[in-house]
Amino acid sequence: MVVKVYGSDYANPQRVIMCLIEKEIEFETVFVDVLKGENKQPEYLKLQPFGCLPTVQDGDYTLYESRAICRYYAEKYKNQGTNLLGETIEERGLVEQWHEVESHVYNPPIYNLVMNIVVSPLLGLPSDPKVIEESEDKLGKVLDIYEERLSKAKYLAGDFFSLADLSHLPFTHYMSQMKKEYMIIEREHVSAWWDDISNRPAWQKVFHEKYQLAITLPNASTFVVGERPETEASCHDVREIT
Ligand SMILES: N[C@@H](CCC(=O)N[C@@H](CS)C(=O)NCC(=O)O)C(=O)O
Repeated sequence: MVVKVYGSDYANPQRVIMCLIEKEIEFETVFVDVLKGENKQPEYLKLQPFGCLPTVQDGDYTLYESRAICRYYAEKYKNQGTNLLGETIEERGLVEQWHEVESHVYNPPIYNLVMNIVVSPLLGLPSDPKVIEESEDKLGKVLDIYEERLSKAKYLAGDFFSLADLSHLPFTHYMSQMKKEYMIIEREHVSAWWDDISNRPAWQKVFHEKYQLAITLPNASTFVVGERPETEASCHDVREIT
């Protein structure tokens, strides 16, 4: 059964796609146009009542929330593709711990930065300099803790790549576009970790396969043109980023 991923063009769905590639699971993608409000239409709300992306459909099983989906597939296909959960229960505990840290500690400030620096200007909405400043400060403090952790282990949960590392990819990917990559580069161990995980073949695939909508944004160097029909640039931009 081929897994269907709704909303593959956005950051949270990219987390799921990365996971499916690492786990060598066959999937197809369904484009959901947020700008046209397709994610709030009754048809989509039947799958995801909160109107958010991604959702996956696996036969008659439906699941949403990107991290829950990743956990599900990492467990379901434990012995296929990359082991993303560790070998022992202690390793699993650390994977869960850092996966939670990503979701509740790391993601909020980086999400605010992406929204205010990248998304709002594209939508013609005002950015909030105070939120940017506070979020950068918070993220810096979080990264100091990561630096300490990564000076002791190659990856967050230990010396193995896991769901905890994987979950950081979609939003951290925007650091260079936001001109905040110095926050990574100036921390030796965070920098080595980021080079390692962002160069994984699976993450490269996320950005180079046909299902990936990607465009060249102003001042962005890391985007590749995909095969979505050309419409308004601003639509593309938002689909790419949010
Ligand atoms: N915690 C959710 C967040 C989902 C989310 O916010 N998705 C964005 C796309 S990346 C979305 O659906 N935006 C449209 C909206 O909220 O209307 C997850 O990880 O799946």
